[in-house]
Amino acid sequence: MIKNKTLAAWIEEMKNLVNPDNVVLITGSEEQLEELRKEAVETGEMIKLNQEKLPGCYLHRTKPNDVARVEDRTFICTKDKETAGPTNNWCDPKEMYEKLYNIARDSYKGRTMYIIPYSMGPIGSPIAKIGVEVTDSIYVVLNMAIMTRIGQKVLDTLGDSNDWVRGLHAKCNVDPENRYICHFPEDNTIISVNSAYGGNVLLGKKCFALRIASFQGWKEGWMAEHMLILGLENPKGEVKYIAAAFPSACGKTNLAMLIPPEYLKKKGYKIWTVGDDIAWMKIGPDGRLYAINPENGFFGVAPGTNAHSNFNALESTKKNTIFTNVALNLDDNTVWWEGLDKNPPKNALNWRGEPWDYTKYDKTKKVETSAAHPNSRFTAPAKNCPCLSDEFDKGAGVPISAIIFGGRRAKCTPLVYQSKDWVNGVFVGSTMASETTAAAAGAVGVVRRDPMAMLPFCGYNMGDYFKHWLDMGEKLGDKAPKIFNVNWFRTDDEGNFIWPGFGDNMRVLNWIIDRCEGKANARETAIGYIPNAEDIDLTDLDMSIDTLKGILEVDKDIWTKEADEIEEHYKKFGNKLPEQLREQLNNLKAALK
Ligand code: GTP
Ligand code: SPV
Ligand code: MN
Repeated sequence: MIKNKTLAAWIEEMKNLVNPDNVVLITGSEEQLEELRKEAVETGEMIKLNQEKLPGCYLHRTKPNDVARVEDRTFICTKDKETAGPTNNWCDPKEMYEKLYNIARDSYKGRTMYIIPYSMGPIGSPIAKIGVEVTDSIYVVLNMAIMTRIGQKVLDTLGDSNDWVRGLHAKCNVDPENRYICHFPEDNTIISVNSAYGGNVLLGKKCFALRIASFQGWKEGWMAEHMLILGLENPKGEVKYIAAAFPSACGKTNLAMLIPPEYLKKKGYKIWTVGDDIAWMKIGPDGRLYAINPENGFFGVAPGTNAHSNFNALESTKKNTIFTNVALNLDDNTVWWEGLDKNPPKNALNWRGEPWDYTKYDKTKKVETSAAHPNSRFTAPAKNCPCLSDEFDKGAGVPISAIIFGGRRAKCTPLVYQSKDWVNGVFVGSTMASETTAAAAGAVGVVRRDPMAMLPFCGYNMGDYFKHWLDMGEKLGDKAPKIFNVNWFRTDDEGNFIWPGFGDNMRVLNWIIDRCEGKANARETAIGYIPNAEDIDLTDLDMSIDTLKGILEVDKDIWTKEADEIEEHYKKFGNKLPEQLREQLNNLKAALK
């Protein structure tokens, strides 16, 4: 029952617009969800997998034209264009509402409207917020039931408050020409039409928890970031928390769940996962920065996930998981993706549902010849994760000691460095760049500036966003987390990754935590503090100290070019670029001379 007046009125308005045959309120009960799974299996929307090997697991295939976020069709609709800023597509709200209403009008005819009340963050947490998504897709309902906290208890918590985010999703004909993912941050509203893929339609995720929430955080004095959150436990049992922002498909899920190398495990080091994609952070009563993970599950990249690279993620997918666009192994009705193991199934359907011939796999034509789509995903409940932090469900959040930025840079950026202070750290984040991946439609492997990994997700003017970061630093003062930058992706002349990555990234995390506690050495360079090769522990690792030195180097010529590119990048922001960041760039240039 919907008693909330603003919600009841909006539902009426949406019903009149999309004209559904039926309306179903999602209560969150297991019986209701099970009915929906059955229905989705009957219509072919989902395939029930081998229930002995993968209990509660299903496979779903999206249309081949609908496999990733579409940044060129994603809009921030604010009254003034300047509020959206130079990095977002903008449209006048009135015009966009009209366009979207025309697309969505009557599009639920013959379909059911599902109303999903959901909470981003543990229900009732002072950092959590509520949203309501209406959708005509069972797949969306079942994914939201994993990714967020849903149902009647959310409505009970909302009471008669008007502080909730409206979300309309209409699949329509999944027509890419009429696909729009639109945000109206001034009205707390999201409308998504003509898509049925993850980040475009699970409106609690990127649309609310980043684009709308970043705007709310700007207005209300907190932060919504594209960051994992992990706890690093040392042998004394002390846990320090780290938040890290990497662009899509650059290793957040992997880092959040990493398993330390054997020698560190033996000493008693552990990693606890709080979140793998999004962090909401507020200043706590003691003046430190506290983070919660607003999500309740992992929407992770499947390819490359295996028992060695990410054991905990793989474990998380063994029950009650929805797989999207992976391959179906017909021999035992299980799933497969590139990098799961070295035995590609002989009798399988690829992500399009066509017979797949593993002998024809061509690394240069991944989308065409691979079994699983490069951006295929698993939607797994967080509580499946063997290393889930005890703090995960606690609303107060965890105090953050270090913030890490990072991305894919084949050359240029060293394995790790520490910024000189908060302002310099904001400079590092604001100038971050990474080679593009399959997580968004478009060319793969092109270097692009992606400030704080938020380029596709910042719901307002990025110049104001940088200013907000600087303001937060001022409020935090000496309680501010230390800011670092990492790059796991330096390559040699043959294009092979030099750093082993994955679990071995723990060696870098240890240096980072030691720096926060004033226990580790570093040398000052033009870009910040870099560890001496001896400061990174290489125990049991087949890597020479010279190789490590190579990826810790700051090449003056490359960085001089980088500084020029940063200057170009900064021009976009015009007079919205905070003066302090311009000074930072001048300092860098002077230091490189
Ligand atoms: P989104 O869910 O899109 O935000 O991605 P993410 O940042 O969580 O990335 P994820 O952890 O899923 O990793 C993406 C890809 O990067 C996978 O193919 C991983 O195998 C690979 N990867 C992750 N960590 C490392 C690493 O330390 N080194 C190398 N070489 N590859 C890595
Ligand atoms: C990302 O692309 O950063 C993701 C996947 O986490 S999506 O939900 O599609 O945005
Ligand atoms: Mn992400």
